Amino acid sequence: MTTNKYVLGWIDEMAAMTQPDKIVWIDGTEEQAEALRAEACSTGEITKLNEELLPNCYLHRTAVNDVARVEDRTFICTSKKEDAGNINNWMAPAECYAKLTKLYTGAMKGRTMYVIPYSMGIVGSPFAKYGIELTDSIYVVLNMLIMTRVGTNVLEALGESGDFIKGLHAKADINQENRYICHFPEDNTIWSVNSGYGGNVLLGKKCFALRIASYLGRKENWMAEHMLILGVEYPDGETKYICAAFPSACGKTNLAMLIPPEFYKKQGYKVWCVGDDIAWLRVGADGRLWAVNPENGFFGVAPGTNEGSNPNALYTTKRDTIFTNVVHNLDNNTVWWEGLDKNPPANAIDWKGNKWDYTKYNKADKSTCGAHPNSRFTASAINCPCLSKEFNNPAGVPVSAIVFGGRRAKTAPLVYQSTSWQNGAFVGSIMASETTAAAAGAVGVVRRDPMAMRPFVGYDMGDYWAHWLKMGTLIPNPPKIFHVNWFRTDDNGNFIWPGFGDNMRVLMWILARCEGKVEANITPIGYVPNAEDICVEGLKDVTLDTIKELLSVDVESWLADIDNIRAFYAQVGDRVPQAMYDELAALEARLNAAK
Ligand code: OXD
Ligand code: MN
Repeated sequence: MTTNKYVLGWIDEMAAMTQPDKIVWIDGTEEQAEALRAEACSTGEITKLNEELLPNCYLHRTAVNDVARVEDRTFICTSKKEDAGNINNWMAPAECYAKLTKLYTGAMKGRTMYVIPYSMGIVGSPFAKYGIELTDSIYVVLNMLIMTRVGTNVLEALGESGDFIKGLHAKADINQENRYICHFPEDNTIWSVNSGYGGNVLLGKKCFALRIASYLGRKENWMAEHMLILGVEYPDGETKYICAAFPSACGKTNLAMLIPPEFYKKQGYKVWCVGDDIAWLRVGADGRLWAVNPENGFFGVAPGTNEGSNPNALYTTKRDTIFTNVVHNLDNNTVWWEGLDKNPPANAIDWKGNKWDYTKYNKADKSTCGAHPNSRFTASAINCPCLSKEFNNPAGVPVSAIVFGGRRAKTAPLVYQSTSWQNGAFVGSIMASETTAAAAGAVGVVRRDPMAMRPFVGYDMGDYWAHWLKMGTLIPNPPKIFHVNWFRTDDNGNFIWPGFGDNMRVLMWILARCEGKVEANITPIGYVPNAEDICVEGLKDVTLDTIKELLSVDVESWLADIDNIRAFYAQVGDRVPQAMYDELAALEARLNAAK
């Protein structure tokens, strides 16, 4: 399929190590994909679901010990430890290559090695980056066909160049003691072994499009971020774009596919999804920041996805979807998960492959769930009813606002605006989420997750913040930066803000600020809306007073957070830019003055 000597030489080397029985090149054709699906069905790797109800949909179960990303087994292997930083796990490249070579040697004996040429971004576009993943898993091939742009045209676009990301994945024996997800940013290489779970093995996603790409972005003056991209279309047809970063499991996919409340819908507002997880951002010739979603599909969390929370996502999964670790409804050969509806199937198999008795289901005990809490759907972007018409635009979309979000019971107000790009980068650096009563362990434990990138920066976190600050100097007309918190609770622990589609009310304020169309109050943390400027029309149980409460800035709880931030900065280490410390000191001084 190619004469590229870098590609061929590398594949020879990997094949000599892993020793597959045969090598199959993935060409991106439907015929080949169909033959692979049939083969995977015949071995039980996937199960075909009801063709009438869920056309071209399949079910897969991972090993019980292999259901999520493994941060403690994820390594950044730079030649100098300091370059990986304190927040990442580090291994010396030579040591890591040697260790993993032992695990890979002969690992594909009796198996087929699939060669997947793929592009993150539209093939041939200035944003696009190419990768080749070698894997012994048909499940990985089928997922990559949905999540990325795969095929011979990638090899054509690559030509004779050696500029591609070399990804090697072997299932080996799925032994968690020997599971490693290793990144060699200096070598454009990713090695993953002993896992079959998406985030660890679909190497285009977190491994390439965030960890390796963040490293490349720093070298090449662009940014790879853990952000959704959405467009708000106004009744006059103009569309404004927002990128938003939230820690995993804070509702990014729901926000990206938001359905406007009736009040806005009636006036002709629409919301379009460009991406739900990753944004690559570049400075455009017009001096604005432009975003593309480098992915081609959604790898979304199934539980909780339903007609109310995210009808667009649900619709997207009705065809051409791979479901992983959900409940198999044997009566009609479909799937189910907790939070889909109130009718759990009586005749069903759970995510572990055992007969599932829904009457024993107890919300508080995760072990009784039929679907794994991190069960997933892999669905094609083109099947999403609210997909933006700019999704395939090689130039991307211009970004008006960047939004950071966390899960805070008390500290952060519903929304506030930073006072500058530098202050906004600081707001991103102190992002955090608190554990809730629903999760095991202490309530209110704060996990700092800067820019929602804690597990995804491919180099030192302090350097990453410095890169953010530098980018601010390279964007003549930068987006405004905001912070939102949908998760504020009352004294009984109930969420005050309705969330979901009503989050649009907050986005509208954000966009009005970007246009300079609304005033705001300056507070010690930044600009906070006048309560009257958050539209509550058509909202039940939310009054102006509720909004006032949601917007209040609790100086004491902010001051209490300062020590935690300082401790986190100390953990990040000596590459934290001085500007971040200056911002922190200034925040503390403003809070003290407001006491
Ligand atoms: C994801 C994650 O799967 O952030 O997107 O964990
Ligand atoms: Mn994510």
